[in-house]
Amino acid sequence: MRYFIYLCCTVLAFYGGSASADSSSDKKSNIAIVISKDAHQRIQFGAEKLAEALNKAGYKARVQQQNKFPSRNNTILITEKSQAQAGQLLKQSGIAVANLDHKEGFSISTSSNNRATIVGSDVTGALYGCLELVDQVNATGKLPQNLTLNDHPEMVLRGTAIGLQKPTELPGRGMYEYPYTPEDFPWFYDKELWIQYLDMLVENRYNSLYLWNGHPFSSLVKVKEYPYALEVSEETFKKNEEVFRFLTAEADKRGIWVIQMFYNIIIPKPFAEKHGLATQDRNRPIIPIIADYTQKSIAAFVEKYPNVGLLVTLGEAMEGRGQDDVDWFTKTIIPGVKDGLKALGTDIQPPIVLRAHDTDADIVMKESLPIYKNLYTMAKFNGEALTTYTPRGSWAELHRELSRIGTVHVQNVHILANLEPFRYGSADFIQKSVQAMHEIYESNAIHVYPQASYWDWPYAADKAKNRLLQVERDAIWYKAWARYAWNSRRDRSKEVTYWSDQLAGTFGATPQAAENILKAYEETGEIAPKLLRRYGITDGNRQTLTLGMTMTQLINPFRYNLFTMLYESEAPEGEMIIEYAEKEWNKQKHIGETPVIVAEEVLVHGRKAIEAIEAASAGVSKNKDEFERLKNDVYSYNELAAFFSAKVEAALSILRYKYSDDISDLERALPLLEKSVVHYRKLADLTKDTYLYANSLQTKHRKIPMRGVDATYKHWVEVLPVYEKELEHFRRSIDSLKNPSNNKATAKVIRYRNVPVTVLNKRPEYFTVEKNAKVYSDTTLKIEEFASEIAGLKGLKLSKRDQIKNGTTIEFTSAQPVKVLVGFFNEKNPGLLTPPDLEHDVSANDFGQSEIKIANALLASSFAPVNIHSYSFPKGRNKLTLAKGACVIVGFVDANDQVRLYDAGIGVKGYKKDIDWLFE
Ligand code: GTR
Repeated sequence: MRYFIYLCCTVLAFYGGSASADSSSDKKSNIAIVISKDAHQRIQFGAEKLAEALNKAGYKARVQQQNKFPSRNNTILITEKSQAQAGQLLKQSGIAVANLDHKEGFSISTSSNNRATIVGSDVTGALYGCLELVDQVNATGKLPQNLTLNDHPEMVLRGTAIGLQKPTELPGRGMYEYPYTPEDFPWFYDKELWIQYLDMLVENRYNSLYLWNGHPFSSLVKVKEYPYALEVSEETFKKNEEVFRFLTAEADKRGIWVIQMFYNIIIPKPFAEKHGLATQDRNRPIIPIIADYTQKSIAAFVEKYPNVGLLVTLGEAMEGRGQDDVDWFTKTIIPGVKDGLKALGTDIQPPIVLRAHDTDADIVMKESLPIYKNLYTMAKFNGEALTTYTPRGSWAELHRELSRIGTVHVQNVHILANLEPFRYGSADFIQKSVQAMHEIYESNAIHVYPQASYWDWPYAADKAKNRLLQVERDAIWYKAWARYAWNSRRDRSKEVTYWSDQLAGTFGATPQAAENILKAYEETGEIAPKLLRRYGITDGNRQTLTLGMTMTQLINPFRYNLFTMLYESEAPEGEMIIEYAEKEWNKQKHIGETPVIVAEEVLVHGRKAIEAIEAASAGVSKNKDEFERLKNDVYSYNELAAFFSAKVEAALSILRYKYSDDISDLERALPLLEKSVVHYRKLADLTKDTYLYANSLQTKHRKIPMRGVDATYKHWVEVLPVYEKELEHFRRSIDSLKNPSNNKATAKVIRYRNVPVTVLNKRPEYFTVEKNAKVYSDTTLKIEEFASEIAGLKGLKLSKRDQIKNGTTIEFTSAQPVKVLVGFFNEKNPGLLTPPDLEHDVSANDFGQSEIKIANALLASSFAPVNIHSYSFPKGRNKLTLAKGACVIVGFVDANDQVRLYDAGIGVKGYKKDIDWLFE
C-alpha cells in the first residue's frame, strides 16, 4: 500500500510538474508517454526508446502505464488498432483508420504543446511509430509539432543472417557441422553483443533474424528416444537453452522473428557413430532411422521454442533435385513441426521458409501447401555475390515463378563473395537492387547476409588493435538494405542528402565532405560488381574476386568450371573475354557491356572515388581512424580495378595470338601484364598491415584464384608471388617462341600412369584408352580420339543403363594412394552424371574432385566430349559413390601424378590451340 501511494505521488508530481511548466513546444518540458496497463511488450519497448530519446534531447519524459488516455499538453499517447483506447484516440487525433490497413504500419499525429498520438496497425506498427518519432527527435533535437505521418513497410519480411559457422572445418567434422559451444562461438553467449545487434536490427526496422547452421537441433534440444544424439555437454546445453530463450525473448520485444536455418540431411556426430552412418552423404537415400530422428528433433524444437521459425535447405547434403526433396519436406520436416504444435496444444503455425537452393522449390511448394499454410520461399538475389540490379534470364524466371505461387518470396542477398573484405556502402546500387527485387523478381521480402566475413562473425577482417565488429564497421550496409526494404521508391536526390547527413554524423564531416564520402562509396560500389560479372568464373564463394585472377582463368574460364549463369542471368547483356576476342578476330559487331568497356569504366570509378575521398579528408573531424580505414579501402579498390583492367587488356591481346599466331600479339601483352603486377603489388602493400585476410571461407572449397585449403592463399601478400611467377613464365614463353630451336616452346606431355588396384565389384570388365575401345559394357560407344596424357590407361567398363538407374559404386583396394579418373560428358542432359559443382554442393571437393584435370580429353562416338576430374583415395580399401547418371571411369592412376591442367580441345568445333602453357 505504501508503495502504491508512493507511486501515485510520483506520477502526480511528475504530471503536476509538467502542467505547471511552460507548455510552449520549444521549451524542454516534462512529457508523459502513456501506454495502457496491458500494453504489449513491443509497445513498452517503443515507449521506453522514445522516453530515452526525449530525455537525451533535454526533455523530462517518462512512460506511464494507465488505462485512461488523457488528451492534454505534454502527453504522448501510444496504442495499436485493436486496443480498447484506439477508437477514442483515432477520433481525438483525426487519424483515419484506413491508414492502418497495412501490417506493421502506423499513424502519428502531433500538435503544438508536445501533444502526440501514435497508433499502430498492430503492436509492431506501434513500436515503429515510436521509433519514427525517436529518429525525428534525434535528428532535430525536439519533438516535432503539427506532424501528420502515415507509414508502413513495403517489404513484409526484412531480415539479416548470422552464421554459426567458422572459416575452417572443425577437426573430424564435415562442412556446416558446428555444434553450439562456448569454445567455438564465444560471441553466442555474449548477451550485451546480442542486445547491441538486436537494437541495430530494430532501429533499421528489420523484423527477422536468421541463424545459419548445419544441424542446430542437437545443440538445442534433447530427444527422448535418442538421448545420445545430444552433441554438447550438459553444462553447455543449459547455457544454450538459456541464451536461445534470452535471444528469442529479446527479439520478440523488438518485433523480430528468430528463424533457425538448417541443412539437410545432416545428423549429429554421436548419432551417426552409434548407427555406423556418415554425418552427411549426398548420395544416400532417405533412411527411416534418420527420418525418425529428424522428425522428432524438429518436434522437440518447435515445442520448446514456439516463437522460432525454420529456414530449410533441402540440398547440399541430399542428392540433387527430385522426389527425395519432396518426401523429406512433406513426410519428415512438416510432420515434425506439426507434432511439436500438437504437443504444445496450439495451431499457430511458425513460418517455414523453403530455400530454392539445390531444390526444385516450386514442386516442393506445390506438394506442401495443402498440408502447411505458413510457407515462404527464398532464393539468392545474385548468387553468392553482388553483381547487378538488372538481373535477367533463367534465374529471374525462377524468382518470378516462386513469387507467383502467391506466398511470400524472400530475396536472399547471400554471401557477398566479391565484396569481401572491403567496405561497401553504395546506397545507389542497393536501392536499385531492391527495386529490381520488386520489379524484376516480383518479390516482397529480403534476407541480408553480412557484407563480409560471414564465416568469421562477429568480426571484420581488418587488422586492428582490437578486432572490429561487423555490426559497427558495416553499419551502412545494414542501414541501406533496410531503408530500401522499407521503401524502395525514395527520391534519389533526397537520398543523397539523407546519406550525406548520416555520414556527416558518423565522421563529424562538413556537408561537402560527407557528400564526397558517399560519392567514394558509390564509385567503389560499382567496381566489384562489374569486375565479377564481366570477368569472373562464378558467382559463388569458390572465387574471391578481390584476390584477382590468374591469366588462364581469364583466357580459359571453361577449364575452371565456368558458372555460366553469372553471365546469362546475373549481368546485363554483354560479352565474356573469350567471346569478345573471337568477335574481334572475326570482325563481328560487339553487343552490350563488353570486357573493354568494363576495363575502362572501373578505372574511372577508381579515380573518381580517390578524388572524392581525398577531397573529404580535410572535412572529417570524428572517427578519424575509421575514416583512414575507409580511405585505404578506396585506394585498394582503385588498385584492384587497375590490376584487372591491365590484365584483361593483356588477355585480349593474348587471345588474339590464338587466332593470329603472331608473336607480336604476345609482345604487346607483356607490358600490360607487367602493369597489372605493379598494381597488384600496390594492393598487397595497402592490405599488408590493414587486413588479416580477404576471404572468410578458408577451406578447400575456395578455388579461384588459388585453392584455399588449410587457410592458404587468403591474403594478397601470399598471392602476389603467383602473379609474379606467371609474368616470369610468360616472359620466358615469349623468348622460347622467338627462338624456334628451343624445344620448350610447346607444352610437354606428361602421361598419367596406371596403378594396380583390385576392383571388388562383381565381375569387373575393363577397357584400354585407345582408338575404338568400348567404354561401356552395354552400348557400342567407342573412343574416337583422346588426349595423349590418358593414352593406355585401364578404364572400368560399366553398364551405362545401370549407372543411369542406380548411380555408380566402385569398391576397390590398392597398395598405394590412388586417384580415380572420372570422365563427365560435357553436356547437360538428364541421363548424364552432373559434374561436381561447388555452387550447389559444398561436399563437391571432398575427394579433390571439383576441378577439371583435363577438359575435353576424350571423344566417344557422337557423344559430347568428356572432361576428366579425379577423386583421391588413400591406400587400402575404398569406395567411390557417384550419383545417378552416365560417366566414364577412365582409370586408376598414381596419386602423385602431377599432370598439367589444361583443355585438350578434343571434339570441340573450331577449337584453337591450347595457350595455357604460356603461363604455367
Ligand atoms: C554453396 C556455398 C556455401 C553455402 C551454400 C548455400 O554453394 O559454397 O558456402 O553458401 O552454397 O547456399 O547454402
